[in-house]
Parts: sequence; C-alpha cells; structure tokens
Amino acid sequence: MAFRPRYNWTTDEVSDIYHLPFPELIFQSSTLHRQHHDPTRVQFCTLLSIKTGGCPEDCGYCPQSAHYETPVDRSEMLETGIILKAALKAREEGATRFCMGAAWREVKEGKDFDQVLHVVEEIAGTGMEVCVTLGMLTDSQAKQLKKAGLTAYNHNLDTSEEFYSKIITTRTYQERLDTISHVMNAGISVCSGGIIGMGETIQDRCAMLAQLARINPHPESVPINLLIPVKGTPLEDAPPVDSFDLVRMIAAARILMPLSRIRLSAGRLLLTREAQALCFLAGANSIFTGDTLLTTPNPEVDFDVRLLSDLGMKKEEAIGPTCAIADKRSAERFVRSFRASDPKTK
Ligand code: SAM
Ligand code: DTB
Ligand code: SF4
Repeated sequence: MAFRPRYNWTTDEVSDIYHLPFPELIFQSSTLHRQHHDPTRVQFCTLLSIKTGGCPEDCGYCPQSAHYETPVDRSEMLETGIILKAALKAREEGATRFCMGAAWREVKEGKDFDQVLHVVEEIAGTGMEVCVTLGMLTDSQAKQLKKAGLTAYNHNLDTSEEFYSKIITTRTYQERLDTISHVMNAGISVCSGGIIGMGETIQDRCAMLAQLARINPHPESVPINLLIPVKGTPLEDAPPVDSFDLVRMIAAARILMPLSRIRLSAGRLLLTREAQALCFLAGANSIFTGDTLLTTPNPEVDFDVRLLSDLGMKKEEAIGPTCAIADKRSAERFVRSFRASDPKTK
C-alpha cells in the first residue's frame, strides 16, 4: 500500500519527537529518510536576488527591509540576460533548481511581473526546477506563474503564529497562509519553512513544524534557515543557535514530512562540516549552493562538492518534486483547516 503521511500533528506531539534522546531521534529520522529518498543524494539549489533591497516590510531578520540601515542597498530589477546567465551558470555548477527572490511586499501586475513570467518560462525550458519568492500573491498571479512553468513558490511561515508578531508587524500570519493557499490552488508546489535563532522558544519551533506538517499535501520543500544576524537589523545581536538544535529541527521535520525535501538553508557558514554531515544524517537532502544566498555569503560551490565527496555522497541529478502537488481541493481543505485551531486528536 502507498505510504500515507499524517496531516494532524499537534505541537505537543512534535515536541515529544524533538526531545527524543538524540540517537533515537536520528535513528527514526534517518530510517524514514532512506525509506523515501536516496540518503546519499543532496539537491543543489541556487538563489538569485533579482530585485534587491528597499522592501516596505519590517521583517526583523531581513537586511533588505527599508526599515533598517543595513549594508544592503536598494537596486532595480536585474536584466533578463543577467538572470538567465546566472541560471545557466548554476546549472553548470550542478544545481537542478534555481530560485529567484524579489524584495517585494507583494506581486504587482506590470512590467516587472511580466519579466518574471518570461524568465520563469525560459529557465523552465532548460529543464531546471524553477522557484520564485516574491512576497504575497493573488490567485490569478499564481495561475500566471503556473502557466509560465513555475515548479515551486517559496513563502515561509518563518516562525510560530504566537511568536510571529515579535518579528514582523507589516504582514499577518493569516496573509502568509492565504498566499500559500493561492499557490496550492494554482497547482504549484509549496516551498515553506522558517528560521531558527530569532529569540523564539523550542515550543515556537515545534509549533511552526506542526503548522507546516498540517499542510495537506505537505510542502514539497521545507527550508530550515539559521538566522544570519545582519548589522543594522533588530536581530543583529541575536545569540548563535546550538547546532544540535538545528539537527533536531531537521530530524523532526523529516519525521513529520517524510516525502518532502528538507533544505538545510541559510546559515551554513556558521556550521562546521561535521554539523552539516549530521544534518544530512538527520534527513536534510537539499542545500543552497553558490557563494551568495540572496544578499549574504554562502559556502563556495567547491567547498560543497568537496564536502559531499568526503562523505561519499553525490549531488542529486534532476528527479522532480518528491511530494504530491497541491490542487484546488487541497487549497480549500487547507483554508478550512486553518480556521480550526491546533487539533488535539491524533
Ligand atoms: N520578500 C519575499 C518574502 O518575504 O516572502 C521573499 C524573500 S525573503 C528574503 C525569503 C526568506 O528568506 C524569508 O522568509 C526568511 O525566511 C529568509 N531570510 C531572510 N533574511 C534572513 C536572514 N538574515 N537569516 C536567515 N534567513 C533569512
Ligand atoms: C529560504 O527559506 N531561504 C532563502 C530562500 N528561502 C529564498 C533565503 C535566505 C536569505 C538569507 C539572507 C540573505 O542572503 O539575504
Ligand atoms: Fe525581507 Fe521578504 Fe520581509 Fe521584504 S518581505 S523584508 S524581502 S523577508
């Protein structure tokens, strides 16, 4: 019988998993990982910021917010040729997915969005998976992106509903959920995850994971970011996260969402090679590659190629989304499920 994931996780259940003795936790996550994925393969996904800085939102972690004095300057949308060249370079360096980010509160119809649709079409034509992260979007914009060939839309929950307002005040949690439902409705894969290290409790982290794991079908990709504290942002002095906490997050995400790609995302320069290897053992099977994330540094590709080779692992060749892709019915179910609160039943 086909494997059927669960979609009714409670925060308490996630917390029980998260707090398992470390060997037990890794055994469980690693077992599920190898049942559903090749544990020796890691997907390379490369990011490009196509419209940087000057964002009207006040996300407390973000160097691109216009609310803070950070080292990131505002710039206009990159030219199409530059974007396509970057995508081809990423492909040559082994990336099978290319993700473009814009520092927008929301998508606005017009010249810039038309350009995004055009580059999505071109990059999808190369056979790469294409993802964009453009802020909030409507049903109709999601449908246009789907038509252009978009694989996935990244829109993170970022943290728990309870902690959210300590980090962002210009956009509500509900607005995030609405955007995710528009993405699902258009039949685009959802990429959604969060950040750890912003001052949230372990309970907040577990609540975020439970929230993600109640999305049915599960997000096709789940980025787990370590906060990169950037000078000028309200979180510039946030204390570092213990890497065992990151490994626990990844293991718990793998157990809750066995079919998803769990992406070890921002913050890898803060980790040792050994900590990254533990993340792979725990079930991470994708990383952002290339020397820049959107605006901050990331390990060089050579470093990552060497890391995988030293571990006897390989980058993944294109295999396409590993989760079911949402549709109109699942979008409706999703909207209904978020009207009901944390289910107490197993
Ligand atoms: N403007 C769009 C939005 O917010 O949906 C897309 C771009 S935004 C930069 C994408 C994600 O990057 C955020 O949701 C957040 O999880 C992550 N991110 C941003 N700044 C970060 C930082 N300093 N450290 C770790 N992750 C960060
Ligand atoms: C995600 O969850 N992390 C990526 C991607 N999705 C778009 C972005 C990380 C950004 C880190 C800070 C920066 O480079 O600006
Ligand atoms: Fe940064 Fe995106 Fe928030 Fe804008 S909406 S401040 S780009 S995370």
